[in-house]
Amino acid sequence: MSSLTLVSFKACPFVQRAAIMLEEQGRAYDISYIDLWNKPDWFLEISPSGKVPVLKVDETPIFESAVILEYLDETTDQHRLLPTDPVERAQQRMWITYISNIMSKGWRLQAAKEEDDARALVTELRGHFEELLKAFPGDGPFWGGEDFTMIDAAIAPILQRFTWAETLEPSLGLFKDMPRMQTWRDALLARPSTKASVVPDLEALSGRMLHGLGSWVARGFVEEGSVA
Ligand SMILES: N[C@@H](CCC(=O)N[C@@H](CS)C(=O)NCC(=O)O)C(=O)O
Repeated sequence: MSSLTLVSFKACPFVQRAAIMLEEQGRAYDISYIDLWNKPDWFLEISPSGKVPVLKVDETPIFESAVILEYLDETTDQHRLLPTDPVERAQQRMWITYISNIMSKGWRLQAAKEEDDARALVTELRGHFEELLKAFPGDGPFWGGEDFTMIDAAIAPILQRFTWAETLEPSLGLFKDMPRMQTWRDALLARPSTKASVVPDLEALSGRMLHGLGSWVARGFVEEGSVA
């Protein structure tokens, strides 16, 4: 059996996708955290884009989160998440790509320094949620009904960050009047693999990081236990 090491940055939602998949599969893996503001040479040698995640399979690096998800699915001795039908496989892949674009826009929302920019991104993101809901099969709570799919693993991290963003700025209204999105989000956040895929203090760590970057959403971030 190959050894797996997930090269990670604690707050990265793309890394978290891979961690969720590993947790779902109950596979043993190591995590190696790097500082994205001071990338070590060994990391730049295995990550041409300079981005995490990288999954080291023994000494072979695999980068791009969607590719890592598929690699993990193809090498599991358990239930595979991607369907066998080529059209259904393509559909899952295309929505995972769509969600990756939501994640990039979601980062811009979290990091936006101006309220107008943040609110405009909320409007765009809600439009993307509507597209997802049009394609959402069945009654949920997961994309596969009671079955957790690769799409669920792919979207959980950004829905978690949107939830934290709304805790910081409740007026954002990302999920307002979208009960299906709320049910999906709640089921994903309650999933043991989602909980196990992050360090326990990640919400505070993310809030601190965003606040430090001058984020409008996190402008009121206060450390728990500190006096405002
Ligand atoms: N398309 C990539 C995106 C990964 C990504 O954007 N990672 C961010 C952190 S969340 C990163 O490593 N940024 C460092 C940089 O761009 O220098 C994937 O899906 O793996």
